[in-house]
Amino acid sequence: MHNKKLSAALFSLLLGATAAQAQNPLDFGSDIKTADPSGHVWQDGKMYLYTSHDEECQEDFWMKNWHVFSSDDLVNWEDHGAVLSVDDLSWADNYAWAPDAAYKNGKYYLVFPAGNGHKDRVNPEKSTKWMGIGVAVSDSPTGPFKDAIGGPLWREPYANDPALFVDDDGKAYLYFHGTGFDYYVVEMADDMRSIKGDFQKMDMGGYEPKMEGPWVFKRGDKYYFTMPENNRALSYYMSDSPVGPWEYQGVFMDEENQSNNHHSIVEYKGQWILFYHRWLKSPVSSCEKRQRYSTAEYLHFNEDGTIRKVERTEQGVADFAERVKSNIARKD
Ligand code: FUB
Repeated sequence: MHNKKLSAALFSLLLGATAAQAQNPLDFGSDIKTADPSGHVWQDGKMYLYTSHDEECQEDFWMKNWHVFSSDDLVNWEDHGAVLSVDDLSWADNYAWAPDAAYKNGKYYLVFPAGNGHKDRVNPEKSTKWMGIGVAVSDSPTGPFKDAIGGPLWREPYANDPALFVDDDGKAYLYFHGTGFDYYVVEMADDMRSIKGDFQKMDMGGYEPKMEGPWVFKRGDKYYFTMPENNRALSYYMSDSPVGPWEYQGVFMDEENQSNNHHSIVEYKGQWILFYHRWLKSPVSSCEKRQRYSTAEYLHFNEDGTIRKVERTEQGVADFAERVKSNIARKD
């Protein structure tokens, strides 16, 4: 524990900041490269962050495992390690991309994209890359997770970036990015091991840009469908139902450096938090290029429920504990 804390402190110093000054990227106690952070608060009152994991200086999103981190103040994080790897799957050997998680029926579920083959960027017709969505289950939020099906939920359409939303009535909905199937939703069966019924195309009010990484949450009686529009800027829709019809509301975080973004939004101890990733230069890496790190900001709402524009900051949620303690009135 002492060593872990020491390495976290050293890493903060290398980043040129103390926890009091800056909390972005999130301090996981090492220079681990994480992306696609999916935040959830479970029964024990802690925040859990399920992430994908970039290999050092990765080139083409060949990714092998998923990590879980937990915290109760969003500043001090515990890395629970790789909770599932493509080595544990019989049906995929690569592309451990953006995961999500849910709690239902007393179990924790990790939904994850994985696949095989190669993408040929020069001769796309020679590409063999395929991706599908799997489900893994555990008795603990920190795993280890076990493949619950032994295969993907479906093979066609090609799909990745799953997001699970469990509504107040216990129904679980799966949103995803799928070739020819963006803006579709499907209900999960009660045992969370298969889908129930057909994919349903949602009414997005006529605006359907290219997207990946959808996220759905509920605030009051409004549902929010958020996503990286064109894989870059975070934008959102609102609805009275988890399956639409949706009304487009605009961008709440601009794109940065023409790079992909992927996010989640969750309320914790009275504050709304946006987790996302940034492409930053590592102070200790062997390569010069930007790599992905998980980051966080506060998210604020207007009176009418619309989301205020969010800027990327170095401070992030460094003052989270003080905010909660002094019960700073939210501006939403
Ligand atoms: O991390 C791999 C892929 O990059 C994710 O699945 C996408 O959303 C993008 O973040």
